[in-house]
Amino acid sequence: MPCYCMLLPHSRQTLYLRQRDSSETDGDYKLLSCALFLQSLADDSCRSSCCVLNADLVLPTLNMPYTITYFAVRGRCGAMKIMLTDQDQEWKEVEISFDDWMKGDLKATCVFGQLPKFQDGDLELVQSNAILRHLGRNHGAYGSNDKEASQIDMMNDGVEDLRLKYVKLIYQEYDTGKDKYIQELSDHLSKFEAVLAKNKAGFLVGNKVSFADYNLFDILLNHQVLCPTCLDKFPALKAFSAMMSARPKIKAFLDSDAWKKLPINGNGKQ
Ligand code: GTS
Repeated sequence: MPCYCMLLPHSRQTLYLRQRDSSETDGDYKLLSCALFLQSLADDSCRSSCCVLNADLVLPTLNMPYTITYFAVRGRCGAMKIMLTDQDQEWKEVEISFDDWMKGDLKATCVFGQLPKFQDGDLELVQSNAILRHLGRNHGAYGSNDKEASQIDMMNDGVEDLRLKYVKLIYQEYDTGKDKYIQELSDHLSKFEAVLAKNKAGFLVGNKVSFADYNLFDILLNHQVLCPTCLDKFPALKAFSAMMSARPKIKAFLDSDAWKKLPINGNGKQ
């Protein structure tokens, strides 16, 4: 029976791919796949003959161990959920009510006393941008080389700057500062417009989607709710947003109740 392995270059994760024999039940298939996978880890000759098969075969063999613990808002988890969806990943969600959070037990277990918390097997992470980077490494969405990875980091930091301004408006200045924020928004958006206009592939960096693209897309969604015309002057941003929305898995996810039921922010402002 043929067996194949795929070693992901940017992560320590090893995916195992194996053709299913028509006589195998689902259970047999998973069990034997796991056994062969463990054997292949110990066996260098198997590793050196690595080869990649149809990636769809990965799904039945892997029980993705991702868990997101967060409040019932899109907030800082919108981008990672869009990314996981587009990368064909499943995740478990633990939704925390404000009352439960205020009890303090969970807060005490979070490195910086804040959510989101993300678990990948026994690895526990907080800080939404660290989580996005981790997913970028796991799923080949961190550029094609180190130079691109650094440029993606830079662009993601630019998205974070915009998100911090947005969060400040929503939670501290919404009633008094919205008009001024919208006036100044064009200046911020023009920076992303210039970068996107230069890359014919339509992404922020290189020729494939990265975690920074998902993050930018998510914050643009929020801004299109805040100010529906905000992209009108920016053809490259508009095309980027349309291209990301049209990716089939993202389109289906944005249409789903799981996405639509969640308010964007915790105080009801948007
Ligand atoms: N830099 C952190 C990140 O990127 O994850 C910020 C996380 C953060 O601000 N978390 C807020 C929180 O836990 C919730 S939200 O702003 O993301 O909606 N607040 C509760 C608290 O006790 O601080």
